[in-house]
Parts: sequence; structure tokens; C-alpha cells
Amino acid sequence: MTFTTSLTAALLASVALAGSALACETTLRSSDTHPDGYPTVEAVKHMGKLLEERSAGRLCVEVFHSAQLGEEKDTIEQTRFGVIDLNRVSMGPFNNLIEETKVVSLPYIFRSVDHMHKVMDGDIGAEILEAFTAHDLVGLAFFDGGSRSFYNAKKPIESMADLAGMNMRVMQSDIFVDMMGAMGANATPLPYGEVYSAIQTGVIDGAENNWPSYESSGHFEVAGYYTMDEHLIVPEVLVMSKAAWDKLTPEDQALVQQAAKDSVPVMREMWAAREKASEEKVVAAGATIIRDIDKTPFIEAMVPVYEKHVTTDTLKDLVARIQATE
Ligand code: GTR
Repeated sequence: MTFTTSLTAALLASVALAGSALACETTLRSSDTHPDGYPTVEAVKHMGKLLEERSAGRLCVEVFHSAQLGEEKDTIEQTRFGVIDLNRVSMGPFNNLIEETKVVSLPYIFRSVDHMHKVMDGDIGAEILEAFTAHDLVGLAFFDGGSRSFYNAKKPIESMADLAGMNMRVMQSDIFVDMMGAMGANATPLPYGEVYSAIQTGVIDGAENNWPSYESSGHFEVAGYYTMDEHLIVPEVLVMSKAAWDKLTPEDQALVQQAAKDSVPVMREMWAAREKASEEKVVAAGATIIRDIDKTPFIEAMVPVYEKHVTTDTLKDLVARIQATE
């Protein structure tokens, strides 16, 4: 392409963009803690593209990535109040608010990512999405969050005994605090955006997360020991503010719902690719990966966590049905 043709193409593209932006009657503002290019951010952008096409440019989505609208717990509140329209978050920060979300945040509840997909794509997933409605939110779709493992700045964790007394950051949910305690560590619940400096300054020794978060947050730079104990497979969720939802016609609500659903397979593909790329990046950067550990003691240590948190008939039933899902 010559300079002139590429300039013309660029101009045409910006005119087209401005045209479609002008046509948007409703722009849904969407929050995400992750940086641009991260699979969750790209999935919601993809959803927005589908929505814009299918509504002939009337409905648009603007994604505010990199926690521009705040940390997850705060943005959840703002979404409930209708200040933010859409929010892509982990299920973890919902645990203290929406009982049903607890079951997917239990350590080792899912045997594999495939098992998680089967559960979330079926009736149980639909019931959990439905539970958001009582809390001023509309649950639209589940996204992948891989499996989460421990990492720290101090030493390779080869067994549960190595966790004893360590200060580990967890997401803001009582289940994760109790999980860390049952494994012998001290839990520090912190917003995601504070973890890097907390490790750097020694306030905490480490944290836990999936490959893409460990990599994109730069946590691998300050906590180079990653132990693949895979204690959590917590799905992520795209929710909409009930206030924003109620402003849409039933036809437009259906368009939003369908666009969200259609972004899921695209997200899963992007996720699988990013998991691999992130793992390769941290390994190349010199992180020490502890791969073959015996998970049995970790799993056994979780019995009191289940006993404490799975208390109601609804939760007991959900857990039994998840475990029975082949
Ligand atoms: C990530 C997840 C975020 C956030 C973060 C955390 O894996 O995608 O939504 O929950 O973990 O640990 O706070």
C-alpha cells in the first residue's frame, strides 16, 4: 500500500467509525479490571460489535479496561446502582452478596475446565445467572477464567506445608479467606490493583491467579515461584445493571442477551490462546514453575471450608448436582 492509499484508508476508517458512533442511541459503558487486549476485554468488545451490527448501529458498547472505572468490588456496587451498565467480573467478589455464586468459588469443586463448561452451559449455570436478578443485576453470560494457582516471592511451594504462615492475597470473598486459612496460610483480601505493590513492598508474600492474570499484571516480575496446585476454577461473568436493562425494549434486551451469549465461544478461543502465550512469556522471563505436586492434601484440607459455606438446602443441592455432572 502506498502512503496515499493507506492514508485514504485510514481516513475512511475514521469517518466510518465516527458515523457509527454518531448513530449510537445507547452506548453501554462496560467495566473490566484487565488491560486492553486481555480476552475478557476483547470478548466484550466483540459482543459490542455484534450488538452494533444487529441493531443497525443503535446499540453500542464502550469497554473501560484497566480498572478505569474502579476495582471490582466498587464497580459491582456501581453497576447495581446503574452508574455502570455492563461489568465483566470474577464470580469471587459476588460471593458475599449472592449466595448461589459461592458454589462455583469452592476450591476443587470443578474437576476440570471441561467440567466447569458443562455445568455453566447447562441448567445450573442458568439458575446461577438468574440469581443475579434479585440483586439489581442481570446475568448475561459466563466467561473463562482458567484455573488459579499460588505464586509467591519467597520460595518454591512444593506441598501444603510450604504455605504455612505465608501471607497470601485473596479476592475479597470469605470463602477464599477460609480456604487460605485451611491451607495454613494467612489470607489478605485486597483489590487486584494493589497486589503488585503489596508483593513488592513485602506486605504480602504472594497471591494466586491464572496464567493470563499472573502475566498481564506483571506479578511474575515480583513473585517468581508459581505452583500449579489449581485450587480454583472460578468462572467469570458478564452482568448488566438492571436499571440499564429496564430502559431497553424487550427486542433490544434480546439482542443484548444474544450478543453476550455469542461472545462466549469467541472468548473461549481467545482464552485458550492467551493461557498458552502467558505461560510461555512468564517461563521465558525466568519464573520457576512447580508443576507436579500432589493435590490430594490440598483437596482434603477443604472439607471444613465446604462445611462452613455450604449450609443451605439450595447450596447443598447445587453442590451435589455439580459433583454429579459428568
Ligand atoms: C482475575 C479475574 C479478575 C479478578 C482478578 C483478581 O483472574 O479475571 O476478574 O477477579 O483475577 O484476582 O482479583
